[in-house]
Order: sequence, then C-alpha cells, then structure tokens
Amino acid sequence: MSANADIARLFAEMADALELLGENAFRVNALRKVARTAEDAAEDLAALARTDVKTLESIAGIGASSARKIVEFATTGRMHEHAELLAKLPEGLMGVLRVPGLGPKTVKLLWDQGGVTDLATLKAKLESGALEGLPRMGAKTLQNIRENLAFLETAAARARLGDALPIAEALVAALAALPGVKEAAFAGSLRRGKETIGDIDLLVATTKPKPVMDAFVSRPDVAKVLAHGDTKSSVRLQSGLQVDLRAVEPAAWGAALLYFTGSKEHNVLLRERAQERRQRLNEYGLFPDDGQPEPPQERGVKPVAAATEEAIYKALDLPWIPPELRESRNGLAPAPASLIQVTDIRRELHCHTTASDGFETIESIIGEAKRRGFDCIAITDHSRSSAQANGLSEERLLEHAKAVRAAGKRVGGIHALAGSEVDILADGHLDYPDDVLAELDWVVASPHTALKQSSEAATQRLLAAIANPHVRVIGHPSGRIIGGRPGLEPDWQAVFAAASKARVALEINAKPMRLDLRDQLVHAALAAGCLISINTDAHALDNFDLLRFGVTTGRRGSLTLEHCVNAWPWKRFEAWRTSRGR
Ligand code: DGT
Ligand code: CA
Ligand code: CA
Ligand code: ZN
Repeated sequence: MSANADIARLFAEMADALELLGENAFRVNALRKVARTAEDAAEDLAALARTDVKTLESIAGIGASSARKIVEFATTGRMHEHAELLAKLPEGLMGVLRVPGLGPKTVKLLWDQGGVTDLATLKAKLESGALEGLPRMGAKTLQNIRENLAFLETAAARARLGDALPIAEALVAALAALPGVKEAAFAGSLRRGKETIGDIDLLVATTKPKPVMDAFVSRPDVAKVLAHGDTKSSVRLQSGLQVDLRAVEPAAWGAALLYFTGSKEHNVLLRERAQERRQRLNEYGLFPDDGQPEPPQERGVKPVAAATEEAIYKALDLPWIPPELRESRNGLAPAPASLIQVTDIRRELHCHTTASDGFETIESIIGEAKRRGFDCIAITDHSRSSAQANGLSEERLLEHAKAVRAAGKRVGGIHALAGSEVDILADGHLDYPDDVLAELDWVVASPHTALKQSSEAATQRLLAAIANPHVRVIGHPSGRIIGGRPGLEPDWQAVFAAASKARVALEINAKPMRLDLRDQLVHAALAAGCLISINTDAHALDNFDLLRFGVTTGRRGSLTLEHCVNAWPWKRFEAWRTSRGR
C-alpha cells in the first residue's frame, strides 16, 4: 500500500516537473496516468515489479518505460529520472505547488515571468507587489494566492493521520521483531488519533537498547539521522516524516508509554493528581513523594506503579483513559461506557460505483460489504451537478436505483439501499427535485462546490438541506480537505440544533484527507444531541479499510454506540430511516 503511494508520488512529481519545464503534454499526461494507476492499484506494484514485470507492464496505464522505473524503485528504492528531472528545477520550486490552487501552469508562469523560485520568493513578491501585471494575475487571483499561502503556512509540515499511521505500524512491527525487544508501540499525537501529526514517537522496552538504536538509524527508508544515542534517536524518513525513538526498561514501560502519549495537558493533570495524593509521576513511574528533590528512580525508590498504564491510572483511582480522550477538553473524565469501536459498525451508508466516479460495480461493492459482515450498504453515487464525477441525470438515477435493488437481491443476505449523494447547491437547493428523491431508499446530501461562501450563506445552505424531509445524512458537512482547504464555516451551533431537532445525522467522513466532521465538532454536535454517521465514502474495495480513521475521530469526539446510526441494531436503524419524508 504505502509503496504504491510512494510510486504514485514519484510519478506525479515527475509529471509536475516536466510540466514546469514546458515538456510536451503527452508525456506529462502519461506520467500522471501512471500516478493515478499506482494510487488506485489493489496489488502491490513494487512486489509485482520484483516478481512479474510482464504483468506489471500489462496493467492499463503502465507501459514498458514506466514499468522499468517501477522496477528500479522496487529494487533500489530510487528512481534516477525523478532525481534528474528535479535537479533541473530551482530547489524549492516544487514546494510552490503545495499552495492550494496553484497548479504547474501557474507556477511555471510565476517562475518564468515572475522570478518565483520557492515559497519564500513567492511570499516576498506577493508582499512587494512584484507580481502585479503578470498575465492572468489579476488583483483577485493574487489575493487568493496570498490567502492560500497563509493557509499552507499554518497547516505546514504536519502529516495526515492516514499517511503516518501505516508507516508507524510498519516501523513498530520491524522494531518488535528485533532481538531483545519486549514491547514496541507508537505514542504521541499519533496514538491519540489526531488528524495531523507533527512527528511519529516510537517506544521500545528492552534491556539492550544500543543494537535497537543502531538498527533503527540504518533503515533503508531513513533519509537523514538527526540524533543517534544509546536510548534516544531521531531520524527523517524519505517521505519527510520525522520519527523519534526511545528505549526504556521493561519495568517502566507503562509509565513511559503514558508520558510519551501525552497530551502534555493530560500529563499535567495526572501529575497534579499525583501531587495531591503525595505521589510523584514521571516517565519512570508513579512514586511515593518523600519530599526529596532528586528524582526517585535515581535513588532506588520502588514505584507504586510503572509497568502498565492501567496500573498507574488505577493507583491514581482513575479508570484507564483511552488515548483518543487524553486531550485537555476532557480533563480526567472517564470514557463513556460505550465509546464507539470499529467492531460496533454494522453498515456503510455512503459509497460510489462505476455509475459515477467509483471503481467497482454495484454488485462488487455490495459483495465486499457483505464479506465484511455488514448488514446493509447504501449505494450513493453522485448527483447530476457533479459533472466532473460523472453525476447521474434523473433518468440514469432511476435506472441505477433499479439496478442497485436487483444487485442486492442477487447478492442476498445484505440490505442494499438505492440512494444518492445529492449535491447541496450553493443556495441550499438539492440537486434533484423532491419527487425524484422520494423514489430513493436513502439520501446523503453533501456540499461539494462553493466552499468559500460566507458563513451566513453556508449556514442557510446546510439548514436548507437539513430541512428537506428526504435527507437522512449530511455528508462531509464542511467540505474541508486537511492541509488543502478550510471548507465551509457555518454557525455550527445553529446547524447542530437543526440537525438534532430533525433527527438528521451528520457524517464523519472517514477518508483521512477529510475527517469531516472533525473531532471537536463531533464533540459539539453530540452535546447538542445530534446523531452521527461514520462512512468511508468508498470508491474502491480497500477503501472500507479507512473506517478506523472515522471511528478514531468519533472516539476523539466521545461518540458512543447509541449516537451512531451505523452501530444501531437493524430494527432501530430501519425505524429511523423510514421515519421521515414518506
Ligand atoms: P505532535 O508531534 O506535534 O503532533 O504532538 P505530540 O503530542 O506527539 O508531541 P511531541 O511529539 O512533541 O511529544 C510526544 C509526547 O511526549 C507528548 O504528547 C507528551 C510528551 N512530552 C513531550 N515533551 C513534553 C514536556 O515538555 N512535558 C510533558 N509533560 N510532556 C511532554
Ligand atoms: Ca509526536
Ligand atoms: Ca516527538
Ligand atoms: Zn462527497
């Protein structure tokens, strides 16, 4: 999976570089096609490159020359053409492409005619007015670039949970397999499930840390060793992620895991609680406080608890607190009894097929939902205004609904709902008239365009969608892309009050680039009495694996089974689904 993502990134960067260099569009498009193919490929392309080049070459979109590049990457971890292409550009120019809304064409113009070579020169020239008067660079465009650059700066350098977690899991598995390693885990914001993480914090328990540190810093995916000590090391991976590794004594494992999981605010609250009870908590354990200034572990004081997190919380008269709830907004409150878990989810209520922009047939995606043990799947292809996503006309929609019901019967053993992800247009109207929506079993309504409208307009827009009696879920309510665009900023309290009253669920879209609603808003929505629906918005079969990111976001918002419509017993779900609009 993650090798495919690397391959996709390298090809996309080569396409961008060629475009910046003014190369012909055919080569650029061919490379982009390989990037998309690699991103969506179900099979591990690097593994295929090592074992079966013929099959690799025969995949649509990958020709002999691309296959050769993938083989080089699979065997050496490099792609020399990529390096050569990037060397032809000013070092920071590719970074300018990270500004939302700036594509290769515009960046080429800024470079050729405006002398922009990196983010710093872009910023300086925007401020000095040097870019005014360039072709296609009106005052409004320049102002947009300014705003997007500011957004990039605030979002800078943090990795998405969905990118970091698989990498951390692979690192933990590799560390756990080393001789003498008793425990290995990731900690920090990643363990708390934050939507973006600054760096990966890894922890191992071992009595012989040095060989573990040596093995860690000499991994092939390490681009730079930032620190290499006996119990502490830090590296930068080729993907750009920073990883910190600490080794601790097995007897202090729980105390270290607790400390390095954070949050800092949670640690402070725990230390204060320990102090009130004449105890001292640090990364080595919970100790009796004997008033001596020197750290207790250095004086051979025996800890009250240290080996597990559970033991430390218990010694502080607290239940174990799940990492997702160790944020300042929760204080030291215990987790709700039925905090949502991945295994609670019984159905997927938002997915796409080849009828719009998905990659799977109706039957194949229903089959996958069944294999995963779901009792129901709602097929929700895009509506007519989403032309770029091949949205369905009214006629196609009604045919499609028939096909969904027929496919559901053929697969059997699972409820297949014929639905739609209907666009909420900028003014709040839905993209199909009510009499068409009334023909469907299920309606998710989502904003896709006009995501920069005013807060007032956004509020009216979402309220109008909630008021429609056919709508059961508002999909990705803000439309934000993490690190990409901020999305709608309505009066959320007004939206939550209306959704709660109308019993319309708000979605947590589990796609790691969305996680929308975000955790704080889930928390606020629940406080207002809202229902929540967690969906992967699957476009491909392995997209169902993204569910855990949505569940983590729900947990961070204290979502319980009772408030999640995907977790309800079937009868309760059905009663709710059919309770309006018909
Ligand atoms: P990040 O990496 O910015 O997404 O956020 P964290 O929470 O992973 O922070 P990081 O990597 O700086 O440190 C990992 C954990 O280690 C942090 O959550 C709590 C603990 N920690 C680090 N420095 C301190 C500190 O100065 N005081 C306390 N109490 N805890 C700390
Ligand atoms: Ca961290
Ligand atoms: Ca760190
Ligand atoms: Zn959508």
